[in-house]
Amino acid sequence: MTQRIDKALIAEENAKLESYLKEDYQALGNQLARKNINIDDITAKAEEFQIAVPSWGTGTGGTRFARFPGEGEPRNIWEKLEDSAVINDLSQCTERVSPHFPWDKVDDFSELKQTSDSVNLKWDSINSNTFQDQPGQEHSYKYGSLANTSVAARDLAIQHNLDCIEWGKELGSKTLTVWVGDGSNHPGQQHFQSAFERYLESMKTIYAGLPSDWELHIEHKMFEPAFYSTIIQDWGSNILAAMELGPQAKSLVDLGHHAPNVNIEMIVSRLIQFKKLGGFHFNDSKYGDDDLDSGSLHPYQQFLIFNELVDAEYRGQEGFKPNYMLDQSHNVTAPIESLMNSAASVQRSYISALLVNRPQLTEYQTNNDALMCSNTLKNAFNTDISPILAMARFRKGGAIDPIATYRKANYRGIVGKLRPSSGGNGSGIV
Ligand code: LRH
Ligand code: MN
Repeated sequence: MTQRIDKALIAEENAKLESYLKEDYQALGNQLARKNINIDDITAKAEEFQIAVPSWGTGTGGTRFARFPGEGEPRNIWEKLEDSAVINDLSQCTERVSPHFPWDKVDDFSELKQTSDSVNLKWDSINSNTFQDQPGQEHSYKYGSLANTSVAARDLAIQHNLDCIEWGKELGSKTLTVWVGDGSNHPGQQHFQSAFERYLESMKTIYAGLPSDWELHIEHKMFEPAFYSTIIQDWGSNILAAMELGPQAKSLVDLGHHAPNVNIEMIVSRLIQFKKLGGFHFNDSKYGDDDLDSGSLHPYQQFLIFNELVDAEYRGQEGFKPNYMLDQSHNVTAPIESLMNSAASVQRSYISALLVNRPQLTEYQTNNDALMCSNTLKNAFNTDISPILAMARFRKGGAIDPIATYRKANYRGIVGKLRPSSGGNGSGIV
């Protein structure tokens, strides 16, 4: 029987906070009304907002040095679904889960679909994995997968991606995300053009296997596991590949896959302009692909990214429907708490960006009034919209304070007794 957070407990905890919420909501409503903004219109947008959770993020993450699993770790996709249902019960904006194969592979996908339906969860983008060899794998990915010089290794990687599409079809997914670690560690180790040509050839075969209503999302990454060159190292190689493959191929932006201080919001603007923005893996980082909680270090950058996204929505940009997903590794926090916090952080960036006075901004931009351009954005960013996010959760039956309600429910304590520890702390992100 799937463990859930009792609706009565959510109502009980909400009852303690409801009057304060309504007071704060009213005050913010008055403030926004002075700017001709109807708070309920914005709250309705917050209620529509959805961001997918990564199945692999529901367990404690680690690094190459170590992983310190917590109590009641989810040991398989069934328990990851259980934890994902709790996140959505409380946050009411994470109804989709993104699986990773073969980590989440099962024998009976229709049973998995029935289980997800039973906890009101849907399936987001399917992530293939050709960055690890499976036990007994005949052709190793040590020297790459889709760009490997070995035809046999490439064919194996291509077939895995085609299998992922078949499994995704059974789950009702509409997207395949392809991130490969292919690259080199030494100058001269790889011929850049031939490697890219091999990659494109392999991706063309995968692209040909896509159902007509699916998208193929290509994820770029500057380095790791390769430390000299990576086949899709940046948005340049990414958009070139997406353009070469065809209209169903789009670029995915994982925030942590860029060098520090790269202007990611401008990359987003370019991808939007050329109708090649497929979606995001939201997280935050200070140095490398740290996979830290979204908005935990650079909330203004995350807001500026949504400023570009809302601008595109506002301008009615053709073919604009990016997919939002978290991709984080929770090494020292409770994964469920971090995922709820991060979903709310990304939702906050979206709602704040909706408060930007765009006609005013356009006027200041036209007049090169740089200071007022910046202030127009900062005014929106600095408006505390917490009552809107809480009211959206409350109106959808979620928790006004998800973390407090989750802790009150002692969910981890309960499942900790039902899920014997998976032992083995080992290392690695999962
Ligand atoms: C690569 C990545 C990719 C996933 C993996 C778990 O760093 O961001 O999106 O496949 O993390
Ligand atoms: Mn990612």
